[in-house]
Amino acid sequence: MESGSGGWAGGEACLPAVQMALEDVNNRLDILPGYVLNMTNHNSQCQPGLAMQQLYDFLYKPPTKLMLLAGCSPVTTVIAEAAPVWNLVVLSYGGSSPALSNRNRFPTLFRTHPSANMQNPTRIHIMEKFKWKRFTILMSVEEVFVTTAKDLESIARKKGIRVDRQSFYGDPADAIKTLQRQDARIIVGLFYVTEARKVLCQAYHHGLYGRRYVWFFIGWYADTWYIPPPEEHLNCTAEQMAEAAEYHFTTESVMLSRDNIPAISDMTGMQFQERLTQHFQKETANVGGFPEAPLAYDAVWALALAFNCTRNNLPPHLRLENFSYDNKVIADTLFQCVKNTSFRGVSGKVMFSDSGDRIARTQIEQMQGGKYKIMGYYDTTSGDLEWYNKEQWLNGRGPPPDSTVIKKH
Ligand code: ABU
Repeated sequence: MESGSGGWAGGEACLPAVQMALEDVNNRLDILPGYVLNMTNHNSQCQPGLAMQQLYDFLYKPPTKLMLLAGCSPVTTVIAEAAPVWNLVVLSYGGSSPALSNRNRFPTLFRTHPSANMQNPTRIHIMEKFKWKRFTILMSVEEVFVTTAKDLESIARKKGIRVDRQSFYGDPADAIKTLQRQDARIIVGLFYVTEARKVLCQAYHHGLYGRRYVWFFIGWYADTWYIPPPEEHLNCTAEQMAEAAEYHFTTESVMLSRDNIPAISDMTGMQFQERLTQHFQKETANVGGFPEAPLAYDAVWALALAFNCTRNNLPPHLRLENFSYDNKVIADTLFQCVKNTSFRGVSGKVMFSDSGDRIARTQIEQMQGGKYKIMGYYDTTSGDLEWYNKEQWLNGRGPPPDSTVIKKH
């Protein structure tokens, strides 16, 4: 298992969620009777190189591992590319990269985390709602963001919306200057949170915020992400960052079930969240991976149910404990069992598409007075937008134009 503290510090909440799920599954007499599920975990800090080293180390240390859980996209990518060599199935609770939906490249990967592409129809719907015919994507050159940008661009083109693209690696200063030169007004940002703070600080210094600009950021950052941590040595104060962050929009998949019917674990999504909250001394809005924790909890249930199914479907001479890294029969049975997963989880209905993906609704928020307010929800499958008309604009009138308006005299 990977618990990141780098690009995406999701392990902070996802690790206790996984441990909670293991405890709950092990207490169930009807799931895997006679077995106790154990987990070895490593913090790969969302660094693919480190994750690979940890993978080799623990694969060759007894006992033989039966399945791999992975977090952020860069780590899920390398783990899921390597896993078939050992006949291992991978379940990712934190990988949002659209590139992960490629069955040829990742033959044994499933994920409880929805693909980042799920946000794109929502973004386009909002562009159309506010009559913006032009926007710019600013992204960091990680595969997760590059592939999301490609999909966003292709949907926008089909709708006759012009898209410009600027990318950066590490330092966004030059890219921000280019946005300024290009007169970008509506900007979709695709990057991890540390880069998001650098972008916001640069946007502040170059005046790319305020009444003429609208920023879209990723919605799974912590609520107070824009406050600069001293160790990052940003050239912006908390007040300047808060000023630049005002009125930006975010989009993110809904990851917690709002259903009142209890999930397979006998908890509703809300009850799960209340239980998980007790693990932390601080405000959960600032705990890394708190929004994704239901996905991590459900990933463990998915794997437990798949082991249970495998155990019931193996030929009589084979048992789960006979698994070795060259055992195709057990590996194939396990793969089929994960593929047929279907249960009510704390994150919603857990099922995987042929490419191993999850389908989810999108939530749209806006920062108003330093706090996120829910603007509405978008259902990609039906194309329905539920909008509460709560958006605010700095000019007090309405959405700013997507480019300079030339006044005719
Ligand atoms: N919601 C967290 C996604 C992180 C990643 O895809 O790397």
